[in-house]
Amino acid sequence: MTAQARPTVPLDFADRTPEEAARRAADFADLMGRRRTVRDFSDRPVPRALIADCLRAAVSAPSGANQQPWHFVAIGDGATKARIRLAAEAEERAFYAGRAGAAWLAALAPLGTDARKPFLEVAPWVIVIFAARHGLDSAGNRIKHYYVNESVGIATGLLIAALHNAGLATLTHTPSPMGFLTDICGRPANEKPVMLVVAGYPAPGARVPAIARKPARETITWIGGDER
Ligand code: IYR
Repeated sequence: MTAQARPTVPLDFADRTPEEAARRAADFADLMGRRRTVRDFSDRPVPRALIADCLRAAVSAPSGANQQPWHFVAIGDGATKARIRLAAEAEERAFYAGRAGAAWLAALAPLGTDARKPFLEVAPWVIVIFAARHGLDSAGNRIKHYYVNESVGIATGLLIAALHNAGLATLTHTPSPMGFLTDICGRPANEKPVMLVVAGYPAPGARVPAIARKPARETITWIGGDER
């Protein structure tokens, strides 16, 4: 049996000069290094087209077997955001009242978080990210998906980078449990809600916790490779 030839297309690749590569790498690291998780949002509107382009970046992510096992629900509707806030705060009150346990609450203390989630209503956009644990063919049979968590994590990271690059403030939020999002967003049972990304502008004078990133030597190890 002869192997079927896979269709290919030419690679669209920009070969940068070393100077340009160095500048772009440093600029991007500086840009991302200035991102902070924001919890105090303004209601200043953000055009849908801006969010659409950021989502376009997100869904460009690589994924296991190119199955793209994600779905993004971008919510700019006030009534829907209010429903999400109500349901999230109900879960979070139970979480902070004891379900989290003492150790988890101690780990969170430096962030100053609590059960109040006004940003879910105030910020112009709440993006709910779903992971398709498996696919479905046209006959309703399950299609196995590979590396779902990894793929959705990469897409979420690209979304956060894209929103920050567009000059927006971002917050990842994980109400626990978050099954209520399936119903509110009208998503099918094979998709699991995994995270909310809140996007908008910071409230005037917004402040963030005085916490720092770990030094690179703690999180990055080099094995070989020329320093040149
Ligand atoms: N889901 C809660 C608690 C929370 C948990 C972690 I881990 C955080 O880094 C931040 C918050 C909440 O959103 O408040």
